[in-house]
Amino acid sequence: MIDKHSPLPLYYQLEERIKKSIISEELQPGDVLPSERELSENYQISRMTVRQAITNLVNKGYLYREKGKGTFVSSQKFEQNLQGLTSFTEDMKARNLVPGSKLLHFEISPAIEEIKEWLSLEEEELIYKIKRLRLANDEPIAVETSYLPVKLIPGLTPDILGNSLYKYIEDDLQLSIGHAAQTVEAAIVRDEDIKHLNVNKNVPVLLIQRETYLEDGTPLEIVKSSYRADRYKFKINIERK
Ligand code: 16G
Repeated sequence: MIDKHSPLPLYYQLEERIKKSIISEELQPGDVLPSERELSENYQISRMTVRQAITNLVNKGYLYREKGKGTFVSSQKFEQNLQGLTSFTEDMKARNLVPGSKLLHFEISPAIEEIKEWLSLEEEELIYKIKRLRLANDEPIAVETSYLPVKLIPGLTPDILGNSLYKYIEDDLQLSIGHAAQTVEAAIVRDEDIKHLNVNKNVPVLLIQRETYLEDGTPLEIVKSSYRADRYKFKINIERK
């Protein structure tokens, strides 16, 4: 299986072999790779050669390492179309993934100046500050911090936030969500999000900010989210006019 007489380097042959197993789905996302020792014994090659092959596959995104646990096969990135004002729940369901939500923080308080201005709040008006970990098939995808005026959604409770916020706003409150402005930028994961997102320190994240309005123009929410950059990508369809 690994040909020591081939002009192709041994690490490259092993790399291609592992890659083939991933593409043919013999190795599935989340599967643990045999240890360096096992691979080196199975293929009769040095551990240094094995390490080189694995490092290359990690760098190419086929594998990822978890400290103290081993090396695993990566999932494909979730792709989100940037057309359409959809909720996290809708995005996941559209992909046949099970959406999940873990409430990390729920607070009713006066807003800081920036949020107050953006949500066009009156002096002393209260907002919800909500932090949720969003999951797809139980895998952490994003940490989302939302600010919403209490007067628009007076009865919001932590229980409701276990499910879709947009569904509650539209179906239960009969409010019409109209449009949003969204920005995407690169950033380094914040220390406080590392354990929630289950990533290493200093990895990149996609920072997304969405400012959403009701159909009548009333500001509904401002949401700042950190998406795992190794799991998420955005797609935009563009047309030449
Ligand atoms: C998405 C939105 C967020 C919205 C949430 C509602 C982005 C960047 N953000 O995550 O603004 O609050 O969906 O989700 O897409 P839910 O209805 O599933 O609770």
